[in-house]
Amino acid sequence: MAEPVMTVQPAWPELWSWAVTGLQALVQTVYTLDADRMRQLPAHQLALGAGLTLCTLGLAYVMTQLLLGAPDPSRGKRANPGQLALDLPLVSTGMLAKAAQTKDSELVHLYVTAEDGINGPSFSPFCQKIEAFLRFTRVPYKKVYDFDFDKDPPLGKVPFIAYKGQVVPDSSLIIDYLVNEVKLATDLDKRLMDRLRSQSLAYQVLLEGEWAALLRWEGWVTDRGWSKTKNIFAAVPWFIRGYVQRSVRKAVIQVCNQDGFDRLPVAIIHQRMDRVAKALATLIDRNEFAFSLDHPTTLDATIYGFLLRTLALDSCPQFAAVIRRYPNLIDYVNRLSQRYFPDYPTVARHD
Ligand SMILES: N[C@@H](CCC(=O)N[C@@H](CS)C(=O)NCC(=O)O)C(=O)O
Repeated sequence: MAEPVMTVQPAWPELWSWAVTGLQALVQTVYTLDADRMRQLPAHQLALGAGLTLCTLGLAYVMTQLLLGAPDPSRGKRANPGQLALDLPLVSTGMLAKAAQTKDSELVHLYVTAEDGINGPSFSPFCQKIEAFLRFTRVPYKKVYDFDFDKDPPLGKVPFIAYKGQVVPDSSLIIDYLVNEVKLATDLDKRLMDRLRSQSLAYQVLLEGEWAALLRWEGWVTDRGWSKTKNIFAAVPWFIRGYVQRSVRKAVIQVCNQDGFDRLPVAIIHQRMDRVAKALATLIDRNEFAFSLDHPTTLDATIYGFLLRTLALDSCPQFAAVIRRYPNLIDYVNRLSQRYFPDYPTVARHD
């Protein structure tokens, strides 16, 4: 009579211990580049170890994607900004879905980054600029903070807007779109002669180039600035927050270095702060707005956005102290805040 075949059913703890032993052998082989330990193990233990390794790697990958968001290969390459509003397929799918939700809404949805909470000034002077423009022109809008920074901004930056299913990035393009394309906002600059238009452009470039670079340097490179700036990552889960903070800071410092800040004496950088603040103070003088009109212009939206960002948030204390040497700039911000942003706390004070 044939012997009954004995089948051994391994218990779960045993399977688990084989898998762990196999995984250890694989790790050891990779680490020491010596396959001795691997050769000593039976094939089934190695197979289980390989399976466990794959599962672990797969799980780590899924977790990373969930926590950090999948990298978007088209980021920054979606461009031809002039067509974005008309050519929606250029915009990412996630954004399309959100824009579609706003299709029937008369409200401009303004996508911005927040500092602390919904009603405070934005961490981004460009976001603050566009919000000021919307208030100056009394265009109804709704701020949106809940979006995926890695996927949704068509040009990888804030601000951007969605209006009736169309998505438009870049503060200046947004203004152009609202004034000339959909004619939702009045043209604040229509009474400006050519000479003043050129001046307006020159000051905007000064703010969006030089001023923005100085803010970036103080907020991200200096230790004092960074001790405050890093708080913008408060919503990132704690176990990866340190990593995200370090890698974003490193990338921003690289941008500053490309601008040559790492080779400049700090005293010269502070002088540059004074130089731009003085140029603005000279322009504003004792006027209510940048130009002698009875209403603000686009340049006022930019000046207000940058001044408020610098003064109201505490990540650039040196730059804020420099501005406070010019009381007319402080009066200007307070005046515009009282008139257009009564819901903001009074932020600007004289020394
Ligand atoms: N030219 C753009 C500039 C916007 C911009 O630089 N936004 C910054 C925030 S202040 C940003 O989103 N940076 C993120 C990045 O560059 O990855 C505009 O006027 O809107």
